Amino acid sequence: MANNVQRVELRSDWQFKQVRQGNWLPAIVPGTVHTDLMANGIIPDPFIGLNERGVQWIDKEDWIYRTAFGVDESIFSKHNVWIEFDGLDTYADVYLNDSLIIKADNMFRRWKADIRQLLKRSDNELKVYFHSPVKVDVPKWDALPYHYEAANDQSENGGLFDKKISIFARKAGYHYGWDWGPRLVTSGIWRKVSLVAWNDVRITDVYTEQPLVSKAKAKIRQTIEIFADADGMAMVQTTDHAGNNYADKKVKLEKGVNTVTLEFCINKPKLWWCNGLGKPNLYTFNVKVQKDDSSDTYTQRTGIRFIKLLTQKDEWGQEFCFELNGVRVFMKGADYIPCDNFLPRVTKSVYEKTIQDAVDVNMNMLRVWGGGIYEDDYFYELCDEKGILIWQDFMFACSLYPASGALLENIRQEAIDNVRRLRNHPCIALWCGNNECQDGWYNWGWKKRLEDQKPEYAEKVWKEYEDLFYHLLPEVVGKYHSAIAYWPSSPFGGYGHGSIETSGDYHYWAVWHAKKPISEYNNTRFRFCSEYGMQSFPEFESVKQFAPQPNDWDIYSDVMMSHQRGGMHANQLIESYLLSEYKRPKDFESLLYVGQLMQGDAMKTAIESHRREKGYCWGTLLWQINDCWPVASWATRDYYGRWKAAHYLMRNSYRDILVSPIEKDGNLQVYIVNDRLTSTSGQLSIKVLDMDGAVRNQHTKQVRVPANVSKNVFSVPVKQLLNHEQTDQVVILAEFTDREHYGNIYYLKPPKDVKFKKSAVVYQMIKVVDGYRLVISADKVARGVFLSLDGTDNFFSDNYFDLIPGAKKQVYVKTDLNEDDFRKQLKITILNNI
Ligand code: BMA
Repeated sequence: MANNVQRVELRSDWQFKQVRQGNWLPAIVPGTVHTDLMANGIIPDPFIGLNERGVQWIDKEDWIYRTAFGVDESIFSKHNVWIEFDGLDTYADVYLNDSLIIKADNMFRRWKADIRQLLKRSDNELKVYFHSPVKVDVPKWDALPYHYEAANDQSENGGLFDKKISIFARKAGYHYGWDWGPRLVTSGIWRKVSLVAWNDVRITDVYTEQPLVSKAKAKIRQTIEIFADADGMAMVQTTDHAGNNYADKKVKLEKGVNTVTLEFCINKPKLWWCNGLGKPNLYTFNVKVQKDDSSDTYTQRTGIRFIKLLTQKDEWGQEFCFELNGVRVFMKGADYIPCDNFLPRVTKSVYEKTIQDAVDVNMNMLRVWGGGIYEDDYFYELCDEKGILIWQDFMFACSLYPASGALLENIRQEAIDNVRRLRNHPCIALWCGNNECQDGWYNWGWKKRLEDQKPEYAEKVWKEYEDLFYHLLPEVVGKYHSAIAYWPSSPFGGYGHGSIETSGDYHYWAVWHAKKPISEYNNTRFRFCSEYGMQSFPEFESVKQFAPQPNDWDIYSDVMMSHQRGGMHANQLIESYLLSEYKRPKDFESLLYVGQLMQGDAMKTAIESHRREKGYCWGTLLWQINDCWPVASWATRDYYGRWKAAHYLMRNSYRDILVSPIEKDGNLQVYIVNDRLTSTSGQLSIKVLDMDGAVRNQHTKQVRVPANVSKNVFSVPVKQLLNHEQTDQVVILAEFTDREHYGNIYYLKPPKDVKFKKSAVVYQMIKVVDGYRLVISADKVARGVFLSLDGTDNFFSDNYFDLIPGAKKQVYVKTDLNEDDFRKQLKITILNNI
C-alpha cells in the first residue's frame, strides 16, 4: 500500500523585492537576499576585490519573498496539510493568502504551520516578510546600560559603530564577521520549504537508542512519535533494509500525538567504527505505522556503537578522552566552520569533498564550531558513512549572550529541535555548550569589565550564562540525548575559572596570538587540544580568483587586507613567523608559497607533539579545516577547496602509526605512536643523510610497540648520531617498517639555516584516466616540492613534500590539460631555489 504522506517542495516561481522599492525580481529558494541580488545583476560578487564594502546596505533593509502555487487534488483532499520551513533567516513573518501563519525569530529552528483551512486548490499566495536584523536588534542594544561582549562582531564595517548586535539574534554569529570572515548579514529562506499532507497517521519522529551494546548483542529501543487523526488500532513495525522484521506491535492510538516504543535485539551487531579503526557499519531501520488503509514509513540509517567521554580526575588534573566501543581513541581532526557565507549555495558536492578531504588525511573527528550553524543533515550523513566523529557545539561563540525570558525559551526550542534532529547519527560524540565564552569571562577580562561598570551587571550576565550553559543546555541533552556527554564550553577545565592545561580541553594560542615561537609546541602538553593554528594565505592561483589585478598582489594591498580579517597584526605575525624560520621570499608569489610551508611545518610540529603525549593527551583538533570565503586564515584548505601545504602534510602526521623524531636536551629521540588496537613489531631505521642523499650514519633496531600507545623507542646524543657531520648540512630520515612503511623527515635547524643545495627536480609523466601520473625525483635533497598549474581546476594527490635523492615520488594529477599544455604550465617550486 502506498505511503499516505505526501511531500512537495515549494521551489519554483519565487520572487523577491526590497520592501521600500517597487520591482519584483526572480528569486531562488532556498537562497539569500545577497545571492538573489547577485543573480539579478544588482550587486557584484562580495567575495571579489573590495565588493563586500559596497553591499553593507542590504542588512538595513526589509525584504519580501513571494510565490504563488496550486496543489494537486491528492494533496488538497488530505485531512492534514502543513507547511514546513527547515530554516528561516531570521526575523520572518510568513503569510499564506494574507493570513499570518508563522512569526519566526530563530534561524536555527524549523518552523511549521497547519494550513489546511487556508489552503486553496490554486492561486495560493505565500509571502515571507524579512525584517532587517539590524533594525530589529539595534534598539535592543540602545536600551541596555551595559553591553554583551562580542569579540568578533565587525559592527564598524557594517556602519554600526560599536553596536555589536549579533548576540541578540539567534543567527549564525559569523555572518556579522569573524577574524577569518567578511561581514555579510544575510536574510532569506535558507533551507527548504515543503508542504506535507496526510490522512489519518504520520510518523513525525523516531528516536533510536542503544541501551546496551556489546560485541555479542545490541539492545535497540525506538521511541516512535505518531500523529493520529482519530483514536483507533494501528500496527507499528520496524524492518531491516530487506524487509525482515525486527519488531512489531499492535497499539491503540489516540487522536493527537502518540508515543510508541519498540524494543529488539541485534545479535553480533556490526559495530560502527570511526575512520582508522574499522568500518563505519550502518543499519537501516524502516519504521512503519499502518492504520486501516493509511500508512507511513520512516527510514533511518544509523550505526551501532557506544561512545563515552572519560573525565576522571587523576594525578595531573582531569582527563578528557573519548572511548568508542570500549576502546580509548585518540582524536585526530580539525575545527570546522560553515563552508560559505551564503549557506544555501553549499552543494552536496562541497560537503562530500570537505568530509572526504578529512578522511583522506586520516582524521577521525571534526568539531562543528559554535559561531556557525547546526549543519545540514547531509553533512552528518556523510560523517556517519565515512566514520568522522562530530564534536557538536551549540551555536554560541566568543561572546556573552542575553538569555532570559522569551529569548531563553527560544533557545530551549532551538536546542530541542537540533538535538532531536541529530541524535540518531552515530557520528555525534559530544554536545558542547559554547566556544570560548567561559574563557572570555574569566581570562579575557570580560567579567572584570562588567564588574567595574557595576557589580549587578556582571551578576546578571553571569546568571544568564549559568542558566543557559550550566542548566538549560545540559537539561535538554539529558532529556533528549542522554547517551552523549554534555561539556559546558570549549575550552573547559572546570567550574569557577578559565581553562587550564592539565584538565579538560584546551585551546592553545600562545603560538600565534601570543607570538610564542613555533618550537613552543614541543614544550607544552594538554589533555586534549581542541584548537591551535597558524595562518597562511591561499596559494597564488586562488588569490588570482578574488584579486585578479596584478597591482593588488601585495599582502598589504587594500584587496589583500580586506581578505585578511586579522588585520595588519595578522599579516605581521605571518611575516615574523616566516622570517624567524625561513629566508625572506623574493616576491609576492614566493611569499604565499613559503607562508604555506611555514603553516604546514608548524601544524606538523604541533600534531606530532600532541601525539607523542598520547596517554596524557587524547586528542588534537587544529583550527581550522575550511574557509567560508577566500581569505588569509588558519584554514588548511582554502575556500575553493584547494589543499594548502598544511593539509598535505597532515596526512602523514595523522597516519595510524607515526614515527616522530624530536631533538631534546642534546639527544635525538624517536617516538612511535601506535593508534592501532593491536601491538606492532617492525624495524626502525634512522639515517643521517647529506644534501646529496649519501648516508653518513645509520642505526637500525627491531622495536615492538604495544597497542594504542606512544612509545619512546630510540634515543642517541645528537653529536654521536652526526658523527662529525654539521647540523645544517644533514637531514634525518626516520622510518619504521612493519606490514607497511612509515617515514618522517627531520631537520636539526630551521629551514633558513639549513644549507640546501640547488636541486634539479625532474619528472616522468604517464597518461592516466582524468590526468597524469608523475614520477618525480631530485638530485639533491629538495625541500617543499610544490607543483602547480594555472587556475584552480586541478588536484595534486601530493604536494609540498621533501625529496631525498634516489627516491621516486609518485603524484597523481587530476587535470583536463593535454600533454603539451600540461608540460608548458606545470610549475615546480622548491624552497632550495627560492
Ligand atoms: C579560536 C576560534 C575562533 C577564531 C580562532 C582564531 O579561538 O574559536 O574564534 O577564529 O580562534 O583566532
